[in-house]
Amino acid sequence: MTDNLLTASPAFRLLQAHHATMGQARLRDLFAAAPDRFAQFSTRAAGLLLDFSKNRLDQTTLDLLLALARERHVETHRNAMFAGEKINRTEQRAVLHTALRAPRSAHMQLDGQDISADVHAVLAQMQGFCERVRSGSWLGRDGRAITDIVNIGIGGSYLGPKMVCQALRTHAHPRLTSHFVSNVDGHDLAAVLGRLDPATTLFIVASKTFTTIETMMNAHSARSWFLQTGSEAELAKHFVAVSTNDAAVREFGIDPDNMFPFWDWVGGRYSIWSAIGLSVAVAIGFDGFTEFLDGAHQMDVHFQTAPLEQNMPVLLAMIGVWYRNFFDSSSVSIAPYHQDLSLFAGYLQQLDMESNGKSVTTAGEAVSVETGPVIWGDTGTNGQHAYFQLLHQGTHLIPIDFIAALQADHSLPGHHAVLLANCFAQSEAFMRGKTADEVRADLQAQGLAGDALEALVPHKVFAGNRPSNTILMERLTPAALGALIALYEHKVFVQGVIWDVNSFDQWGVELGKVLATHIHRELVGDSTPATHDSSTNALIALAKAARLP
Ligand code: G6Q
Repeated sequence: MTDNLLTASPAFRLLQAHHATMGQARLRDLFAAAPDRFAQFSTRAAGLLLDFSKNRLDQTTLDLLLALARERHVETHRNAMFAGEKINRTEQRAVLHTALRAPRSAHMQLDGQDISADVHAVLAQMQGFCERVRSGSWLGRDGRAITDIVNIGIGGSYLGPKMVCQALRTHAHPRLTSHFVSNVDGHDLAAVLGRLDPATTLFIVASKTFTTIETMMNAHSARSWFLQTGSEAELAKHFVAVSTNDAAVREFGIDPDNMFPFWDWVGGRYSIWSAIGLSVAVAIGFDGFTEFLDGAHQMDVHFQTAPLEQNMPVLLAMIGVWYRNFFDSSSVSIAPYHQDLSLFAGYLQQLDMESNGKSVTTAGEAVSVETGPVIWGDTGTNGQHAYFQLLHQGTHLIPIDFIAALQADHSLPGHHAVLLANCFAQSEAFMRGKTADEVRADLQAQGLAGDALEALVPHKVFAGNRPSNTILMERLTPAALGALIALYEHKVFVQGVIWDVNSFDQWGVELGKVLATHIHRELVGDSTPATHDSSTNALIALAKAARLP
């Protein structure tokens, strides 16, 4: 199916016609008219509740959106992904990150082979490693236990491990501190190394390809730093690798016994479930990592089996399509009211924008509708004191996903009730807004009257009708986090199917991997070739004059 058929599809056209009326409807009226709106427009799965009642939709909207999903054969595409078909056609690869979190008995297939055995063999290897590091029986070069783990990786080999370690920090081993180095900017590695004792530090070099310049440069610099005080023979106690590139790992000098493999059917931004999650497993323990995988698996089962009407990833995706393609809303703000999810918006940014930031269809034709939105956000309540002003009274329509846990993992009295009160108050305020009459009544109660009152009114009016989802969990456990990430993975998948883009390639990232090569040669070489535009030539000349080491 090509994208051109999307705008021509019956459900898409019906949605356009429906938008002409529904686009004018006011959420506060919809709530007033249907006291059971929450019950009608909320669903539960894998320990999560999705309240989507504060969206600009009614039952007709939902029926049409799900009709569109059926017309685009979402269920067939979903089944093809889980069956190991090579749906990433530009790289001729299957997309089987779901196999990484399936039980051994699932017997997930690729090219007629059961891959579950390989997956569980690596999990067993990870378990052995975790137990040795956590128990203190994995010893550094002078016989002391490891105290610091440094994950060296970038993109998908960094954002997931760092976000999940941060999210589950209350579960972390008390002796072990996790560090993450990604940027080729030496300030990143230097700042981390400056705090470490090489004799009690373990580096995890995490790179699917083991060729990524940033990771390789950081890994070589870390190796040199270690060798300032240690010997080559001691490297095996301090460096392990996670990669699909066996040969490159050996060449780097890492003991093959200390290499944790994964496979080309795991995309970088979908790799947290693979051995790329090793730093997570070490931090929270292998049992916690297993719970994390299982939470995601519960969401996989739900996605595969729930009717579309209750299918949480499908609903989240189709609501997103509604705003993107019919309201022309170009971004989605993520607002976790949980400080431990402070890196979650950044993680979703890669997941969503690298997957669906595409402008050609799977057939290579230009898309005829807008595709993936800009994803951004920060934790509540912090965002309220920064950019929420624009969300409330700016000119953009930006749907928001509120995410919160009912229970806290700290014992400070009072905080959690204030946090949740803010979360719920914001979504209510975005939905209701505040009319001029309501503002007047407030101002009169404060003793204002006449021109002074009227001059203030337009500034204090909130248009409202600003949509949001609320995702609630009981508490931020490994299982709940696993389910939450899988929810968004499948949301992105469904939207990719609707827009008919390949959500699993990333040619824009590949471009970045080669772009700097030429200029780097010019920067560190003798010549100053004037082969670029005048701006680039001048910038290169200035950097050469700075005599880079
Ligand atoms: C993710 C991307 C990208 C990738 C990094 C790191 O889907 O492909 O972010 O993860 O470029 O790649 P390596 O793991 O190969 O070093």
